[in-house]
Amino acid sequence: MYHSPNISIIIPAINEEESIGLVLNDIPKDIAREIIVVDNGSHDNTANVAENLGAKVMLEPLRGYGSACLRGISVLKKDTDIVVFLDGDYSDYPQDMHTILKPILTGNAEMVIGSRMLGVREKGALLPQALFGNKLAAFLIRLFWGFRYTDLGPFRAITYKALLSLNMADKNFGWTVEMQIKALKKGLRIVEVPVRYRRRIGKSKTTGTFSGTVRAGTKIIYTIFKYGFSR
Ligand SMILES: Nc1nc2c(ncn2[C@@H]2O[C@H](COP(=O)(O)OP(=O)(O)OP(=O)(O)O)[C@@H](O)[C@H]2O)c(=O)[nH]1
Ligand SMILES: [Mg+2]
Repeated sequence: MYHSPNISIIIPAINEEESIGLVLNDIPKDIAREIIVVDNGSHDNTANVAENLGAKVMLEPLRGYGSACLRGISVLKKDTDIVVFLDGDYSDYPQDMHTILKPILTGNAEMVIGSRMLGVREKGALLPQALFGNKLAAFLIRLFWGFRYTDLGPFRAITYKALLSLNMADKNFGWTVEMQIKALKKGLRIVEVPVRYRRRIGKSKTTGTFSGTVRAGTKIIYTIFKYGFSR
């Protein structure tokens, strides 16, 4: 990258009207060329709030974290250099974007995962079931591919070129782990950096609900075995 890099941020959001504004306001100014909020069929004011704060809002009617991310990717311009993924619930600290981008900007990585295990977590921000799930997933990935991830954190950055080469496909909870496994299989240079994490604002959609935890956990483990046994 000989010019200053074109950075796009993709934020999947569903019913996050209380938090999306805080997320957008805390994104370091001028860091990104565009911020894409993918509204996954919210019944609240998420889309309006995001639009008023200058984000590009896309609507993705098919529910699911992966579908929302895929929709965001589909509208990226061809000259995009780096893509950052960030949640809309204000659990992540958008200010940590500098930490997330640094290894790519300095030419030391193609993909950077923000690890909440390495960073400072507010008590109760990651629920016991999420901590357990992350540990189990990391253990299985290490068994299959020998790489030590510490987290499946949603706050991450990847070069556009690497992202396209992964052919991402998962439409819901397998998204984060799919990206991490495919990055290993492709031999991308991967770096984890510590990120802070706090309790979400608004109503929990996934790990704070029983059905969400079961669905997310099952899909993540299934995804690891699927790629693990299809080498
Ligand atoms: N769960 C879920 N989240 C979605 C979907 N589409 C977009 N999102 C957004 O994806 C982000 C991550 O989802 P979260 O519900 O925060 O998942 P989590 O952090 O595992 O669990 P909680 O914060 O406890 O709900 C949030 O910004 C959601 O608004 C979807 O279909 N399902
Ligand atoms: Mg969350």
